[in-house]
Amino acid sequence: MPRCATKGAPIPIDPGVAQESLSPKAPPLTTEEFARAKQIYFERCAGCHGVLRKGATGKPLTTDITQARGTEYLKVFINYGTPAGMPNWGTSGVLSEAEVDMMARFLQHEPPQPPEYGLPEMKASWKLLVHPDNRPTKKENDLDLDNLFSVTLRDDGKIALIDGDSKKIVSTIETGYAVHISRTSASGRYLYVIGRDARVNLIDLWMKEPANVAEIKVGMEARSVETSKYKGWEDKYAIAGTYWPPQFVIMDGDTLEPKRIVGTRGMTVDTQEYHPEPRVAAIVASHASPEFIINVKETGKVLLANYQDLNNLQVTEINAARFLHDGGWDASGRYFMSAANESNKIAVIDSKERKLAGLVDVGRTPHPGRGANFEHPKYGPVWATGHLGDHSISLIGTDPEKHPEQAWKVVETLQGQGGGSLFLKTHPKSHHLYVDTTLNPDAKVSQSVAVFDTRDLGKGYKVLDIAGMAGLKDGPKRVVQPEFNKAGDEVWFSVWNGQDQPSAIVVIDDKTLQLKSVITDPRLITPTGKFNLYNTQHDVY
Ligand code: DHE
Repeated sequence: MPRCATKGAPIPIDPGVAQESLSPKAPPLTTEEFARAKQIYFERCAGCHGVLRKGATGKPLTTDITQARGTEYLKVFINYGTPAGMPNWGTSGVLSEAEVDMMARFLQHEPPQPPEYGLPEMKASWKLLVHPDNRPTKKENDLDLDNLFSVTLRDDGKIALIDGDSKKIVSTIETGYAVHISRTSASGRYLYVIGRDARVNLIDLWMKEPANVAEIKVGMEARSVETSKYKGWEDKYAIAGTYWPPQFVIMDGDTLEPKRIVGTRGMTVDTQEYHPEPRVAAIVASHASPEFIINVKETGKVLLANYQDLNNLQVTEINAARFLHDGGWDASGRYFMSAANESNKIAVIDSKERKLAGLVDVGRTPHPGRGANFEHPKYGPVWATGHLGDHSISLIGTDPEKHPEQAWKVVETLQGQGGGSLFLKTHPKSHHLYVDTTLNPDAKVSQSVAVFDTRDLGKGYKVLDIAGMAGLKDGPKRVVQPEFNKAGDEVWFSVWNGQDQPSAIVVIDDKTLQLKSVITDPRLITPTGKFNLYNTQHDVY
Protein backbone atom coordinates (compact mmCIF):
# COMPACT_ATOMS: atom_id res chain seq x y z
CA MET A 1 0.00 0.00 0.00
CA PRO A 2 1.40 3.43 -0.83
CA ARG A 3 2.10 4.66 2.65
CA CYS A 4 2.26 8.31 1.67
CA ALA A 5 -1.26 8.21 0.33
CA THR A 6 -2.59 7.48 3.78
CA LYS A 7 -0.04 9.21 5.98
CA GLY A 8 0.20 12.46 4.09
CA ALA A 9 -3.14 14.17 4.64
CA PRO A 10 -3.36 17.73 3.25
CA ILE A 11 -1.45 20.04 5.51
CA PRO A 12 -3.51 22.97 6.81
CA ILE A 13 -1.00 25.70 5.92
CA ASP A 14 -2.45 28.31 3.58
CA PRO A 15 -0.19 28.15 0.47
CA GLY A 16 -0.74 31.88 0.06
CA VAL A 17 1.51 32.61 3.04
CA ALA A 18 4.55 30.90 1.48
CA GLN A 19 6.37 33.30 -0.85
CA GLU A 20 7.28 32.49 -4.46
CA SER A 21 10.92 31.40 -4.66
CA LEU A 22 11.98 30.93 -8.29
CA SER A 23 15.50 29.66 -8.98
CA PRO A 24 17.37 30.74 -12.12
CA LYS A 25 18.86 27.26 -12.64
CA ALA A 26 15.47 25.53 -12.75
CA PRO A 27 13.15 25.20 -15.78
CA PRO A 28 10.73 28.12 -16.13
CA LEU A 29 7.45 28.28 -14.23
CA THR A 30 4.91 31.10 -14.48
CA THR A 31 3.63 32.84 -11.34
CA GLU A 32 0.25 31.11 -11.84
CA GLU A 33 1.93 27.72 -12.19
CA PHE A 34 4.04 28.36 -9.10
CA ALA A 35 0.94 29.20 -7.06
CA ARG A 36 -0.95 26.14 -8.28
CA ALA A 37 2.03 23.79 -7.82
CA LYS A 38 2.60 25.14 -4.32
CA GLN A 39 -0.99 24.32 -3.45
CA ILE A 40 -0.74 20.80 -4.86
CA TYR A 41 2.53 20.30 -3.01
CA PHE A 42 1.01 21.36 0.34
CA GLU A 43 -2.06 19.23 -0.25
CA ARG A 44 -0.44 16.10 -1.60
CA CYS A 45 3.26 16.02 -0.93
CA ALA A 46 4.32 18.00 2.16
CA GLY A 47 2.89 15.48 4.63
CA CYS A 48 5.54 12.96 3.52
CA HIS A 49 8.38 15.02 2.02
CA GLY A 50 8.18 17.93 4.51
CA VAL A 51 7.32 21.56 3.85
CA LEU A 52 10.99 22.29 3.13
CA ARG A 53 11.38 18.99 1.24
CA LYS A 54 14.15 17.70 3.48
CA GLY A 55 12.40 14.33 3.50
CA ALA A 56 10.61 12.32 6.18
CA THR A 57 8.42 9.37 5.16
CA GLY A 58 9.13 10.48 1.58
CA LYS A 59 12.57 11.05 0.04
CA PRO A 60 14.31 14.45 0.26
CA LEU A 61 13.49 16.71 -2.70
CA THR A 62 15.92 19.57 -2.18
CA THR A 63 17.03 21.45 -5.30
CA ASP A 64 20.54 19.97 -5.32
CA ILE A 65 18.85 16.60 -5.88
CA THR A 66 15.93 17.62 -8.09
CA GLN A 67 17.96 19.84 -10.45
CA ALA A 68 20.49 17.03 -10.95
CA ARG A 69 17.67 14.57 -11.78
CA GLY A 70 15.86 16.89 -14.19
CA THR A 71 12.27 17.22 -15.36
CA GLU A 72 11.87 13.96 -17.30
CA TYR A 73 13.22 11.81 -14.46
CA LEU A 74 11.00 13.48 -11.85
CA LYS A 75 7.97 13.09 -14.09
CA VAL A 76 8.40 9.31 -14.12
CA PHE A 77 8.27 9.16 -10.33
CA ILE A 78 5.30 11.48 -10.04
CA ASN A 79 3.48 9.59 -12.77
CA TYR A 80 4.09 6.00 -11.71
CA GLY A 81 5.02 6.21 -8.00
CA THR A 82 7.36 3.69 -6.39
CA PRO A 83 6.93 0.36 -4.57
CA ALA A 84 8.50 2.07 -1.54
CA GLY A 85 5.34 4.06 -0.96
CA MET A 86 5.17 7.02 -3.38
CA PRO A 87 1.66 7.11 -4.90
CA ASN A 88 1.21 7.03 -8.68
CA TRP A 89 -0.21 10.53 -8.95
CA GLY A 90 -0.25 10.55 -12.77
CA THR A 91 -1.46 7.08 -13.74
CA SER A 92 -4.08 7.09 -10.96
CA GLY A 93 -5.59 10.16 -12.61
CA VAL A 94 -5.19 12.44 -9.55
CA LEU A 95 -2.84 14.75 -11.47
CA SER A 96 -3.17 15.52 -15.19
CA GLU A 97 -0.24 15.19 -17.58
CA ALA A 98 0.22 18.96 -17.51
CA GLU A 99 0.15 18.99 -13.71
CA VAL A 100 2.76 16.23 -13.50
CA ASP A 101 4.99 18.27 -15.80
CA MET A 102 4.36 21.41 -13.75
CA MET A 103 5.17 19.61 -10.47
CA ALA A 104 8.41 18.22 -11.94
CA ARG A 105 9.49 21.77 -12.81
CA PHE A 106 8.26 23.21 -9.50
CA LEU A 107 10.40 20.77 -7.52
CA GLN A 108 13.54 22.19 -9.14
CA HIS A 109 12.83 25.62 -7.62
CA GLU A 110 13.60 26.46 -4.02
CA PRO A 111 10.80 25.37 -1.65
CA PRO A 112 8.55 28.26 -0.69
CA GLN A 113 8.77 28.60 3.06
CA PRO A 114 5.78 29.47 5.22
CA PRO A 115 6.44 32.26 7.71
CA GLU A 116 7.62 31.78 11.28
CA TYR A 117 5.14 32.03 14.12
CA GLY A 118 6.29 33.48 17.42
CA LEU A 119 4.91 35.04 20.58
CA PRO A 120 3.25 38.06 18.89
CA GLU A 121 1.29 35.79 16.54
CA MET A 122 0.34 33.42 19.36
CA LYS A 123 -0.72 36.27 21.62
CA ALA A 124 -2.79 37.80 18.81
CA SER A 125 -4.67 34.53 18.38
CA TRP A 126 -5.12 33.90 22.12
CA LYS A 127 -8.65 34.20 23.52
CA LEU A 128 -9.34 33.93 27.22
CA LEU A 129 -13.06 33.27 26.93
CA VAL A 130 -13.76 32.76 30.64
CA HIS A 131 -11.25 34.10 33.15
CA PRO A 132 -10.28 31.52 35.84
CA ASP A 133 -11.87 33.82 38.50
CA ASN A 134 -15.21 33.51 36.74
CA ARG A 135 -15.17 29.74 36.48
CA PRO A 136 -16.98 27.34 38.85
CA THR A 137 -15.32 26.63 42.18
CA LYS A 138 -16.80 23.14 42.20
CA LYS A 139 -18.30 20.79 39.63
CA GLU A 140 -21.65 22.22 38.54
CA ASN A 141 -22.98 19.32 36.48
CA ASP A 142 -23.87 15.75 37.27
CA LEU A 143 -21.78 14.20 34.53
CA ASP A 144 -19.71 11.17 35.48
CA LEU A 145 -16.47 12.77 34.28
CA ASP A 146 -14.43 9.60 34.90
CA ASN A 147 -16.47 7.70 32.37
CA LEU A 148 -16.95 10.50 29.86
CA PHE A 149 -15.36 10.06 26.42
CA SER A 150 -13.99 12.91 24.31
CA VAL A 151 -14.43 11.79 20.72
CA THR A 152 -12.60 13.41 17.80
CA LEU A 153 -15.05 14.39 15.03
CA ARG A 154 -12.22 14.68 12.59
CA ASP A 155 -13.75 16.42 9.59
CA ASP A 156 -16.32 18.41 11.52
CA GLY A 157 -13.82 20.45 13.57
CA LYS A 158 -15.50 19.39 16.82
CA ILE A 159 -15.28 16.93 19.66
CA ALA A 160 -18.26 15.06 21.05
CA LEU A 161 -18.52 14.39 24.77
CA ILE A 162 -20.21 10.99 25.15
CA ASP A 163 -21.47 9.62 28.44
CA GLY A 164 -19.95 6.19 29.01
CA ASP A 165 -23.03 4.74 30.71
CA SER A 166 -25.93 6.00 28.62
CA LYS A 167 -23.78 6.12 25.43
CA LYS A 168 -25.51 9.42 24.59
CA ILE A 169 -23.80 12.50 23.19
CA VAL A 170 -23.82 15.07 26.01
CA SER A 171 -22.65 17.88 23.73
CA THR A 172 -20.43 18.71 20.80
CA ILE A 173 -17.85 21.48 21.15
CA GLU A 174 -16.14 23.53 18.43
CA THR A 175 -12.39 22.90 18.16
CA GLY A 176 -9.68 23.17 15.51
CA TYR A 177 -9.72 22.03 11.87
CA ALA A 178 -9.18 18.28 11.40
CA VAL A 179 -9.13 17.99 15.18
CA HIS A 180 -6.67 15.36 16.32
CA ILE A 181 -6.31 14.41 19.98
CA SER A 182 -7.68 15.19 23.45
CA ARG A 183 -5.75 15.02 26.70
CA THR A 184 -7.12 15.35 30.26
CA SER A 185 -5.45 17.58 32.85
CA ALA A 186 -3.83 15.96 35.90
CA SER A 187 -6.80 16.88 38.11
CA GLY A 188 -9.31 15.68 35.54
CA ARG A 189 -11.05 19.05 35.44
CA TYR A 190 -9.75 20.34 32.11
CA LEU A 191 -9.71 18.89 28.64
CA TYR A 192 -7.14 20.03 26.06
CA VAL A 193 -7.89 19.47 22.39
CA ILE A 194 -5.61 20.18 19.43
CA GLY A 195 -6.44 20.43 15.72
CA ARG A 196 -4.13 19.98 12.75
CA ASP A 197 -4.42 23.75 12.25
CA ALA A 198 -2.58 24.10 15.60
CA ARG A 199 -5.59 25.45 17.41
CA VAL A 200 -5.65 24.42 21.08
CA ASN A 201 -8.95 24.48 22.96
CA LEU A 202 -9.25 24.38 26.73
CA ILE A 203 -12.56 22.95 27.92
CA ASP A 204 -13.70 23.30 31.53
CA LEU A 205 -15.53 20.10 32.48
CA TRP A 206 -16.83 21.57 35.75
CA MET A 207 -19.15 24.05 34.04
CA LYS A 208 -22.85 23.33 34.01
CA GLU A 209 -22.37 22.71 30.32
CA PRO A 210 -18.70 22.00 29.57
CA ALA A 211 -17.41 24.63 27.15
CA ASN A 212 -14.30 26.29 25.78
CA VAL A 213 -12.77 28.68 28.31
CA ALA A 214 -9.62 29.52 26.35
CA GLU A 215 -8.27 29.08 22.86
CA ILE A 216 -5.00 29.77 21.06
CA LYS A 217 -3.40 29.03 17.69
CA VAL A 218 0.15 27.91 18.43
CA GLY A 219 1.43 27.62 14.86
CA MET A 220 0.23 26.56 11.43
CA GLU A 221 0.22 22.81 11.76
CA ALA A 222 0.24 20.61 14.85
CA ARG A 223 -0.61 17.20 16.32
CA SER A 224 0.22 17.09 20.04
CA VAL A 225 -0.85 18.62 23.33
CA GLU A 226 -0.19 17.60 26.95
CA THR A 227 -0.47 18.96 30.46
CA SER A 228 1.86 18.98 33.50
CA LYS A 229 1.33 15.97 35.76
CA TYR A 230 4.20 16.01 38.27
CA LYS A 231 3.16 16.23 41.94
CA GLY A 232 2.70 19.85 42.93
CA TRP A 233 2.44 20.97 39.28
CA GLU A 234 -0.95 19.46 38.41
CA ASP A 235 -2.83 21.57 35.82
CA LYS A 236 -0.15 24.29 36.05
CA TYR A 237 1.18 24.12 32.51
CA ALA A 238 0.12 22.90 29.09
CA ILE A 239 2.41 22.22 26.16
CA ALA A 240 1.71 21.97 22.43
CA GLY A 241 4.11 20.80 19.76
CA THR A 242 3.93 22.00 16.17
CA TYR A 243 4.84 20.54 12.79
CA TRP A 244 5.16 24.06 11.37
CA PRO A 245 7.01 25.98 12.58
CA PRO A 246 9.07 23.22 14.16
CA GLN A 247 8.82 24.17 17.84
CA PHE A 248 6.92 23.67 21.08
CA VAL A 249 5.32 26.15 23.40
CA ILE A 250 4.67 25.94 27.14
CA MET A 251 1.48 27.72 28.20
CA ASP A 252 -0.36 28.47 31.43
CA GLY A 253 -2.52 25.43 32.16
CA ASP A 254 -5.71 27.28 32.99
CA THR A 255 -5.54 30.15 30.50
CA LEU A 256 -3.33 28.92 27.61
CA GLU A 257 -1.32 32.13 27.81
CA PRO A 258 1.88 31.30 25.88
CA LYS A 259 4.96 31.52 28.10
CA ARG A 260 7.96 29.97 26.46
CA ILE A 261 8.59 28.87 22.88
CA VAL A 262 11.47 26.54 22.00
CA GLY A 263 12.56 25.78 18.43
CA THR A 264 13.50 22.20 17.54
CA ARG A 265 15.66 22.86 14.47
CA GLY A 266 19.06 21.24 14.79
CA MET A 267 21.27 18.28 14.05
CA THR A 268 20.03 14.78 13.31
CA VAL A 269 20.87 12.00 15.72
CA ASP A 270 22.77 9.76 13.32
CA THR A 271 24.54 11.67 10.54
CA GLN A 272 24.62 14.85 12.64
CA GLU A 273 23.46 17.06 9.80
CA TYR A 274 21.34 20.15 10.19
CA HIS A 275 17.60 19.66 9.71
CA PRO A 276 15.49 22.78 9.18
CA GLU A 277 12.11 21.18 9.88
CA PRO A 278 12.14 18.65 12.74
CA ARG A 279 8.46 18.35 13.59
CA VAL A 280 7.21 17.80 17.13
CA ALA A 281 5.31 14.52 17.48
CA ALA A 282 4.07 12.87 20.71
CA ILE A 283 4.49 14.62 24.05
CA VAL A 284 3.96 13.02 27.46
CA ALA A 285 4.20 14.50 30.96
CA SER A 286 6.71 12.84 33.27
CA HIS A 287 5.54 11.54 36.65
CA ALA A 288 9.12 11.35 37.93
CA SER A 289 10.11 15.00 37.57
CA PRO A 290 8.60 18.33 36.46
CA GLU A 291 9.29 17.62 32.80
CA PHE A 292 7.63 17.21 29.47
CA ILE A 293 9.02 14.43 27.27
CA ILE A 294 8.97 15.49 23.64
CA ASN A 295 9.49 13.41 20.50
CA VAL A 296 11.25 15.34 17.76
CA LYS A 297 10.54 13.47 14.59
CA GLU A 298 13.17 14.24 11.96
CA THR A 299 16.19 14.70 14.25
CA GLY A 300 15.32 11.50 16.13
CA LYS A 301 15.84 13.13 19.52
CA VAL A 302 13.75 13.05 22.66
CA LEU A 303 13.78 16.30 24.63
CA LEU A 304 13.11 16.52 28.35
CA ALA A 305 11.94 20.08 29.04
CA ASN A 306 11.95 20.91 32.74
CA TYR A 307 9.15 23.40 33.41
CA GLN A 308 10.23 24.33 36.97
CA ASP A 309 11.91 27.56 35.86
CA LEU A 310 10.77 28.74 32.45
CA ASN A 311 13.30 31.59 32.38
CA ASN A 312 16.19 29.24 32.89
CA LEU A 313 14.67 26.38 30.98
CA GLN A 314 16.66 23.18 31.15
CA VAL A 315 16.26 20.92 28.15
CA THR A 316 17.95 17.52 28.15
CA GLU A 317 18.51 16.07 24.71
CA ILE A 318 18.43 12.28 24.39
CA ASN A 319 19.62 10.57 21.22
CA ALA A 320 17.07 8.00 20.04
CA ALA A 321 16.44 7.22 16.34
CA ARG A 322 14.60 8.63 13.33
CA PHE A 323 11.64 9.34 12.88
CA LEU A 324 10.06 9.55 16.29
CA HIS A 325 6.28 9.57 16.14
CA ASP A 326 3.89 8.21 18.81
CA GLY A 327 4.32 6.32 22.05
CA GLY A 328 3.17 5.76 25.62
CA TRP A 329 4.16 4.70 29.13
CA ASP A 330 4.99 1.22 30.35
CA ALA A 331 2.76 -0.11 33.17
CA SER A 332 4.97 1.36 35.91
CA GLY A 333 4.74 4.85 34.41
CA ARG A 334 8.53 5.20 34.52
CA TYR A 335 9.53 4.29 30.97
CA PHE A 336 8.32 6.13 27.88
CA MET A 337 8.14 3.76 24.92
CA SER A 338 8.58 5.84 21.79
CA ALA A 339 8.25 4.63 18.20
CA ALA A 340 11.03 5.57 15.77
CA ASN A 341 8.95 4.52 12.81
CA GLU A 342 11.39 4.70 9.91
CA SER A 343 14.10 2.96 11.95
CA ASN A 344 11.77 0.10 12.94
CA LYS A 345 12.70 0.65 16.56
CA ILE A 346 11.17 1.50 19.91
CA ALA A 347 13.25 3.90 21.99
CA VAL A 348 12.88 3.43 25.75
CA ILE A 349 13.26 6.61 27.77
CA ASP A 350 13.82 6.21 31.51
CA SER A 351 12.03 9.24 32.97
CA LYS A 352 13.65 8.71 36.39
CA GLU A 353 17.28 8.41 35.30
CA ARG A 354 16.46 10.78 32.44
CA LYS A 355 18.29 8.80 29.78
CA LEU A 356 17.88 6.23 27.03
CA ALA A 357 17.34 2.79 28.58
CA GLY A 358 17.13 0.82 25.35
CA LEU A 359 16.59 0.86 21.62
CA VAL A 360 14.56 -2.18 20.60
CA ASP A 361 14.31 -3.59 17.07
CA VAL A 362 10.68 -4.34 16.21
CA GLY A 363 8.66 -4.96 13.02
CA ARG A 364 8.30 -2.65 10.04
CA THR A 365 7.09 0.90 10.85
CA PRO A 366 5.84 0.56 14.42
CA HIS A 367 2.68 2.55 15.20
CA PRO A 368 1.55 1.92 18.78
CA GLY A 369 -0.57 4.98 19.59
CA ARG A 370 0.11 4.82 23.31
CA GLY A 371 0.65 1.05 23.14
CA ALA A 372 -0.77 -1.67 25.41
CA ASN A 373 0.54 -3.02 28.75
CA PHE A 374 -0.19 -6.47 30.12
CA GLU A 375 1.33 -9.34 32.08
CA HIS A 376 2.88 -11.92 29.75
CA PRO A 377 2.28 -15.47 31.10
CA LYS A 378 6.01 -16.23 30.96
CA TYR A 379 7.95 -12.97 30.79
CA GLY A 380 6.15 -10.63 33.16
CA PRO A 381 5.07 -7.10 32.22
CA VAL A 382 5.24 -6.30 28.50
CA TRP A 383 4.35 -3.31 26.35
CA ALA A 384 3.00 -4.01 22.85
CA THR A 385 3.13 -2.23 19.51
CA GLY A 386 1.50 -3.02 16.18
CA HIS A 387 2.94 -2.01 12.81
CA LEU A 388 1.96 -0.17 9.67
CA GLY A 389 4.35 -2.13 7.51
CA ASP A 390 3.79 -5.77 8.48
CA HIS A 391 1.54 -8.27 10.28
CA SER A 392 3.53 -8.36 13.48
CA ILE A 393 2.77 -7.23 17.01
CA SER A 394 5.93 -6.91 19.08
CA LEU A 395 5.81 -7.55 22.83
CA ILE A 396 8.66 -5.86 24.70
CA GLY A 397 9.68 -6.79 28.26
CA THR A 398 9.45 -3.76 30.57
CA ASP A 399 10.52 -5.00 33.99
CA PRO A 400 14.29 -4.63 34.45
CA GLU A 401 14.01 -5.48 38.19
CA LYS A 402 12.26 -8.85 38.16
CA HIS A 403 12.81 -9.82 34.53
CA PRO A 404 16.21 -8.30 33.63
CA GLU A 405 16.84 -10.85 30.88
CA GLN A 406 13.76 -9.71 28.99
CA ALA A 407 13.92 -5.98 29.67
CA TRP A 408 13.94 -3.89 26.48
CA LYS A 409 13.88 -6.96 24.28
CA VAL A 410 11.14 -8.36 22.09
CA VAL A 411 10.03 -11.40 24.09
CA GLU A 412 7.41 -12.58 21.63
CA THR A 413 6.10 -11.57 18.23
CA LEU A 414 2.44 -12.18 17.45
CA GLN A 415 1.06 -12.38 13.94
CA GLY A 416 -2.04 -10.21 13.46
CA GLN A 417 -4.44 -9.76 10.58
CA GLY A 418 -2.09 -7.66 8.46
CA GLY A 419 -0.23 -4.39 8.08
CA GLY A 420 -1.84 -0.98 8.35
CA SER A 421 -2.34 -1.23 12.11
CA LEU A 422 -2.66 2.10 13.90
CA PHE A 423 -3.67 1.33 17.47
CA LEU A 424 -3.91 -1.52 19.95
CA LYS A 425 -5.30 -1.56 23.45
CA THR A 426 -5.89 -3.55 26.60
CA HIS A 427 -6.77 -2.66 30.21
CA PRO A 428 -5.45 -3.86 33.59
CA LYS A 429 -8.82 -5.55 34.22
CA SER A 430 -9.02 -7.20 30.79
CA HIS A 431 -7.25 -10.24 29.39
CA HIS A 432 -7.88 -9.23 25.79
CA LEU A 433 -5.56 -7.38 23.45
CA TYR A 434 -7.42 -5.63 20.60
CA VAL A 435 -5.49 -4.73 17.45
CA ASP A 436 -6.95 -2.57 14.67
CA THR A 437 -5.77 -2.67 11.03
CA THR A 438 -7.33 0.61 9.91
CA LEU A 439 -5.08 1.25 6.92
CA ASN A 440 -4.97 -2.27 5.53
CA PRO A 441 -5.92 -2.20 1.81
CA ASP A 442 -8.27 -5.19 2.23
CA ALA A 443 -11.67 -3.87 3.38
CA LYS A 444 -12.40 -7.05 5.33
CA VAL A 445 -9.28 -6.44 7.38
CA SER A 446 -9.61 -2.66 7.78
CA GLN A 447 -13.21 -3.11 8.96
CA SER A 448 -12.48 -5.71 11.63
CA VAL A 449 -10.13 -6.17 14.59
CA ALA A 450 -8.05 -9.03 15.93
CA VAL A 451 -8.44 -10.03 19.60
CA PHE A 452 -5.77 -12.01 21.44
CA ASP A 453 -6.20 -13.68 24.81
CA THR A 454 -3.25 -12.39 26.84
CA ARG A 455 -3.34 -15.54 29.04
CA ASP A 456 -2.86 -17.83 26.06
CA LEU A 457 -1.23 -15.95 23.22
CA GLY A 458 -0.32 -19.13 21.37
CA LYS A 459 -3.89 -19.86 20.39
CA GLY A 460 -3.96 -17.03 17.88
CA TYR A 461 -6.61 -14.37 17.46
CA LYS A 462 -10.34 -14.07 16.99
CA VAL A 463 -11.71 -11.63 14.43
CA LEU A 464 -14.50 -9.23 15.37
CA ASP A 465 -16.38 -7.81 12.39
CA ILE A 466 -16.86 -4.39 13.97
CA ALA A 467 -18.07 -2.56 10.83
CA GLY A 468 -20.57 -5.36 10.20
CA MET A 469 -21.94 -4.92 13.71
CA ALA A 470 -22.43 -1.20 13.10
CA GLY A 471 -24.93 -2.01 10.34
CA LEU A 472 -23.93 0.96 8.19
CA LYS A 473 -24.54 0.85 4.46
CA ASP A 474 -21.90 2.42 2.20
CA GLY A 475 -18.47 3.82 2.77
CA PRO A 476 -14.95 2.80 3.75
CA LYS A 477 -16.13 2.05 7.35
CA ARG A 478 -12.57 1.88 8.64
CA VAL A 479 -12.39 0.61 12.19
CA VAL A 480 -10.03 2.65 14.31
CA GLN A 481 -8.68 2.96 17.85
CA PRO A 482 -9.91 0.64 20.59
CA GLU A 483 -10.59 2.54 23.83
CA PHE A 484 -11.74 1.08 27.17
CA ASN A 485 -14.27 2.55 29.54
CA LYS A 486 -13.19 3.37 33.07
CA ALA A 487 -14.30 0.02 34.54
CA GLY A 488 -12.31 -1.85 31.91
CA ASP A 489 -15.26 -4.08 31.03
CA GLU A 490 -16.15 -2.66 27.62
CA VAL A 491 -14.16 -1.44 24.64
CA TRP A 492 -15.21 1.17 22.08
CA PHE A 493 -14.30 1.26 18.38
CA SER A 494 -14.90 4.01 15.83
CA VAL A 495 -16.36 2.98 12.49
CA TRP A 496 -14.90 5.87 10.50
CA ASN A 497 -16.80 6.72 7.35
CA GLY A 498 -16.68 9.60 4.85
CA GLN A 499 -17.76 13.08 5.91
CA ASP A 500 -21.13 12.78 4.17
CA GLN A 501 -21.83 9.23 5.33
CA PRO A 502 -23.15 7.95 8.66
CA SER A 503 -20.42 6.70 11.01
CA ALA A 504 -20.79 4.84 14.31
CA ILE A 505 -19.11 3.76 17.52
CA VAL A 506 -19.36 0.08 18.34
CA VAL A 507 -19.13 -1.00 21.99
CA ILE A 508 -18.04 -4.57 22.76
CA ASP A 509 -18.45 -6.42 26.05
CA ASP A 510 -14.87 -7.27 26.97
CA LYS A 511 -15.72 -10.52 28.77
CA THR A 512 -17.96 -12.11 26.15
CA LEU A 513 -16.63 -10.29 23.05
CA GLN A 514 -20.29 -9.77 22.11
CA LEU A 515 -21.80 -6.55 20.80
CA LYS A 516 -23.05 -4.37 23.63
CA SER A 517 -24.15 -1.22 21.88
CA VAL A 518 -23.93 0.75 18.62
CA ILE A 519 -23.78 4.52 18.97
CA THR A 520 -25.19 6.41 16.00
CA ASP A 521 -26.17 10.04 15.85
CA PRO A 522 -26.28 12.57 12.98
CA ARG A 523 -23.71 14.59 14.94
CA LEU A 524 -21.25 11.69 14.93
CA ILE A 525 -19.36 12.87 11.83
CA THR A 526 -16.07 11.07 11.12
CA PRO A 527 -15.36 9.87 14.67
CA THR A 528 -11.75 8.66 15.04
CA GLY A 529 -9.91 9.02 18.38
CA LYS A 530 -11.84 8.41 21.60
CA PHE A 531 -10.39 9.41 24.92
CA ASN A 532 -11.92 8.04 28.11
CA LEU A 533 -11.20 10.87 30.53
CA TYR A 534 -10.13 8.71 33.48
CA ASN A 535 -7.89 6.42 31.43
CA THR A 536 -6.31 9.39 29.67
CA GLN A 537 -5.82 11.28 32.95
CA HIS A 538 -4.14 8.29 34.61
CA ASP A 539 -2.33 6.87 31.57
CA VAL A 540 -4.22 3.57 31.78
CA TYR A 541 -3.61 1.50 28.64
FE1 DHE B 1 -2.52 10.83 14.39
C1 DHE B 1 -1.93 10.44 17.77
C2 DHE B 1 0.45 12.41 14.04
C3 DHE B 1 -2.87 10.71 10.97
C4 DHE B 1 -5.64 9.51 14.74
N1 DHE B 1 -1.01 11.31 15.67
C5 DHE B 1 -0.96 11.06 17.02
C6 DHE B 1 0.29 11.57 17.54
C7 DHE B 1 0.96 12.14 16.48
C8 DHE B 1 0.15 11.97 15.31
C9 DHE B 1 2.30 12.81 16.53
C10 DHE B 1 0.75 11.48 18.99
C11 DHE B 1 0.23 12.65 19.76
C12 DHE B 1 0.61 12.60 21.23
O1 DHE B 1 0.53 11.52 21.85
O2 DHE B 1 0.99 13.64 21.78
N2 DHE B 1 -1.39 11.42 12.77
C13 DHE B 1 -0.21 12.06 12.87
C14 DHE B 1 0.31 12.33 11.54
O3 DHE B 1 1.34 13.01 11.26
C15 DHE B 1 -0.51 11.57 10.58
C16 DHE B 1 0.25 10.30 10.24
C17 DHE B 1 -0.79 12.22 9.24
C18 DHE B 1 -1.56 13.49 9.22
O4 DHE B 1 -1.68 14.03 8.14
O5 DHE B 1 -2.03 13.96 10.25
C19 DHE B 1 -1.70 11.22 11.47
N3 DHE B 1 -3.99 10.23 13.08
C20 DHE B 1 -3.95 10.28 11.74
C21 DHE B 1 -5.18 9.83 11.14
O6 DHE B 1 -5.46 9.83 9.90
C22 DHE B 1 -6.05 9.32 12.23
C23 DHE B 1 -6.15 7.80 12.10
C24 DHE B 1 -7.47 9.86 12.24
C25 DHE B 1 -7.58 11.30 12.64
O7 DHE B 1 -8.33 11.57 13.58
O8 DHE B 1 -6.94 12.13 12.02
C26 DHE B 1 -5.20 9.71 13.45
N4 DHE B 1 -3.58 10.11 15.96
C27 DHE B 1 -4.87 9.65 15.89
C28 DHE B 1 -5.30 9.26 17.22
C29 DHE B 1 -4.23 9.52 18.10
C30 DHE B 1 -3.17 10.06 17.28
C31 DHE B 1 -6.67 8.66 17.56
C32 DHE B 1 -4.18 9.30 19.61
C33 DHE B 1 -4.07 7.85 19.94
C34 DHE B 1 -4.04 7.61 21.40
O9 DHE B 1 -4.62 6.58 21.82
O10 DHE B 1 -3.41 8.38 22.15
